[in-house]
Amino acid sequence: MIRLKFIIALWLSFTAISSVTGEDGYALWLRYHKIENKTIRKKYASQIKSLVILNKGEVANTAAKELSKGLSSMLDTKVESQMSLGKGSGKIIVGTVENAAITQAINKNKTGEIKNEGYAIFSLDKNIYIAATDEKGLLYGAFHFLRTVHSGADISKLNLLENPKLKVRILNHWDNMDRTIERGYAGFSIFNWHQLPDYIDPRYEDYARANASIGINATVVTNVNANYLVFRPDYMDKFAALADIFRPYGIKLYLTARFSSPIELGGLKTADPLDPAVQQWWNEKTKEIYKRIPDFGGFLVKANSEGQPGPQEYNRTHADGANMLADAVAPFGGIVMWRAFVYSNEEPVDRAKQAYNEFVPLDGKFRKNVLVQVKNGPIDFQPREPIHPLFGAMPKTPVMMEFQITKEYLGQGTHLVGLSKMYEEVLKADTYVKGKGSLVAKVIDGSLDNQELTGMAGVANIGNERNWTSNLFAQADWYAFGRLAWDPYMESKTIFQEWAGLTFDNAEVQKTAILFLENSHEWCVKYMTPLGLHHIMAANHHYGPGPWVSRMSRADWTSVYYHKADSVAVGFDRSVTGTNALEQYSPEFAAQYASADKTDLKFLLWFHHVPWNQKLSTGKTLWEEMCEEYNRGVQGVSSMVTDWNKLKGKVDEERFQQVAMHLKIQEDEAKWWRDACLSYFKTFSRQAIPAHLPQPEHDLKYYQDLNYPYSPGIRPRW
Ligand code: BDP
Repeated sequence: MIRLKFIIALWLSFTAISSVTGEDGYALWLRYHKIENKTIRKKYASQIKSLVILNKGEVANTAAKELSKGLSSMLDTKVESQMSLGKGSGKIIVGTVENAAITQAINKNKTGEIKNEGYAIFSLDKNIYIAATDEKGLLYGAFHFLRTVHSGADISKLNLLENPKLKVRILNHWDNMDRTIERGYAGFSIFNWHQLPDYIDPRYEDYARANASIGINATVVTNVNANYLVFRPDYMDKFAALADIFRPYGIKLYLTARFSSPIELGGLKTADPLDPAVQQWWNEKTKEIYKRIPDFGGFLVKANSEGQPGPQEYNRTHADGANMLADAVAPFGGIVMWRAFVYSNEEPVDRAKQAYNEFVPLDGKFRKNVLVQVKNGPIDFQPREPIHPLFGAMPKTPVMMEFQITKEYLGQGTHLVGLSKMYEEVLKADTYVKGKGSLVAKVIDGSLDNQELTGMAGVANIGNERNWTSNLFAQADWYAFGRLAWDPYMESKTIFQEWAGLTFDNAEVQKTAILFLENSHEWCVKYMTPLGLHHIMAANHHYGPGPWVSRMSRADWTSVYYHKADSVAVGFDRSVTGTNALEQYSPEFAAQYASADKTDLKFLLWFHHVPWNQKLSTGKTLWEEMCEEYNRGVQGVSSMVTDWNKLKGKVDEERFQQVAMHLKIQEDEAKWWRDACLSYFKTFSRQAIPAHLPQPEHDLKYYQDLNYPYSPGIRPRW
C-alpha cells in the first residue's frame, strides 16, 4: 500500500522549479509538465517502457490516450500504447477482468474486490497493472496513476484499491438556453446551444476530460429553473451531440424537466401527474430522448419552489410528481433526482423548517429510482449553515447531497474561498440519528440506511472564461467536489495537496496555496456572516452586503427576516422559545444548540436571539465579538495579499497577476462587508465599534446607496 503521507511529503519536496513561463489556467490540474528532476524522470522512464491496453471500447481508448499523452509529456519521451501483451517487463498493463492476464494478476496480487467504476493499481513482476471491472474504472485508474507519477512518488511497490463510495457524481449546470448562467460568475455557458449540434467546440471534450479526471460521471447541462424547450426535437439533437462527446469520458448526460412541459410544449390542458394523458406525454418524450441518447441518465427536477410549476398545483404530492417521471425513465435504467429545495409562499413557518415538513411524510413513497436531492443546509448555500435536518430523517428514501460550487454567497467570481473545508464540515457532521457516528457522509453513501442508489451533486462554477472558473483558485473547488463525490470521507488537506501539486510547480507556491485553501473559508465566514449570521447579502444578485434589505415580495427573501436585529438583541431564535427548528434534528444533535451559552459560536445567531451585551465564552460581549470577528476576516484576506505578493517570479506571471488582482478585490470587498454590516448593526447595538479596530470610512447611507444593476448571475425571466 502506498502511504498517502509519503506521497504528500514527496509532493511538497518535489521542487520542479520549471516553467515560470506563460500559463492562463486553461489546462486546469491536467498540465502534465515535464518532470524537471532528472533522476526521478530517468527512473520512471526505466520503469515505464511500454503501455499495453487490453480493452477495445471507447472509454478504454480514452484511458489509453490519456496515459500516453500524460506520460509522454511528463517523462519527455514518447510512450505509445499497444494492444498486445508481448514479453518483458517495464509495462503498464491496463485492462478489465475480462482479460485472463488481468484476472491472473489480480489473483496473484490478492487484490480485494474491485467494484463498478473502481480500480486497482499494483506492481507485480516488474510491471504495473491498472485493473478494473469496467472501462470507466480503467479511465479513473489511469488518471490516478498519472497523478501518482506527477507527484514523483515511488511506483515500484504500488498496491492500491479504490472503489467510488457514491454512484452518481454529478455536476448541475444552471445554464440557460441563451447561454447566461444563473448564479454563474465565470462568463457565459460553455455550451453554445445555438450552434450545436453542428459546431462542436473543442472545449466540450476538454470539459469532459477534466471531469473524468476527478471521477465525475454525470452532468445536468440545463438550469433547474427549467425551460420546456429542452424537449423540442431540435434541442434534443443538441443534447445528443454533447452526450456523444461525453460518453468516451464515462459521463452520462441528464436534463432538467420543467413540470409544466406537457402543457407548454405538448398542448395538454394539465400537467397533473396522475392524468394518463400527461403520463403518456412524458413516456413518449422519454422514448424520444433515449432514441437519441441511449445512455441518457434521467431528470433533475425543481418543482413547487420559487415559482416553478409542480404537482402541488393539482393537489398531488412531490412523490406523485417524481414517481411519474421515474416510471417514464425506469424501463431504460434512468433515474430522477427530485429536489427538496422547497419553501412555500404562504406558509408563515420558519423557512428552515419547510423542506423537512414537506418531505418527511413522503418517506417510503418514492419509486426505487428516485433520489431526493437535498442542499447541505436548510436555508440556501450560505457561507456557513448547520446541516439540513433531512439528512438521516428519510431512512426509506435515497437522499443525495447538493453542494454549490459556484460562489453565489461566497464572493462570486473574485474571492478566493476554498470550499472543500465547508463541504468537509458538512459531510463529517454527526446527525446522531442512529447514535454517535451517524455522519452525513454515511447517509449519502447509503451505509446508514442500506441504500443502493447514492449520489452527490455540485452546482457548477464553470463558464467560458479562459481559465473556466474566473478566480483561479475556484478550480480547486471543482476539483474538491469531484474527489469528495468519489470519497466523501476524504480529508480536505489531502485534496488541497493534490490540487496544489498539480496546479503549481514551485514548492513555496504550493505551500502558500494550501494555506489559503485551508483558511479562506473561515475568513470569508468572518467577514461576511460571523457568529451564525446568515442571508444578509444584497437582494437579487446577492453581490455584497445588504443586512438592511427589508422590502421584497416575500419576507423570507429579506435580510431582516434572518438577523432579527433590534435594540436589545440579534439572531434567529430556532430553539424551543422560538420556531423550534431544532426539533427536526435528533435529540443529541439538538442538545448541542438548545441553549445559547452552550452553542458553538459559529452557529450562535443561527439558533438564538442574543442580547448585544451578552458576555460570550471569549470574555467579550456579543457586540464586541462581532466587531472582532468581522475584522479577523479582513485580516485573513490581507494576509493572503501579503503572502501571495511574496511569490512573484515563482509562479508564471499571468496566473500570478490573475490571483493578485482578485485578492486585491477580495480585500477591498471584505472591508466593504465589515464596514457596511457593522455600520448597520451599530444602529441597533447603539454602541461604538471598539476604538482599536478600523472604523468605517463612510456612513451607513453610503453603503446602502451602492448599487450594481449589472452584477452577473441573475436569471433572465421568460
Ligand atoms: C438559490 C438561487 C436561485 C436558485 C435556487 C435553487 O438564488 O437562483 O434557483 O437557489 O437552488 O440559491 O433552485
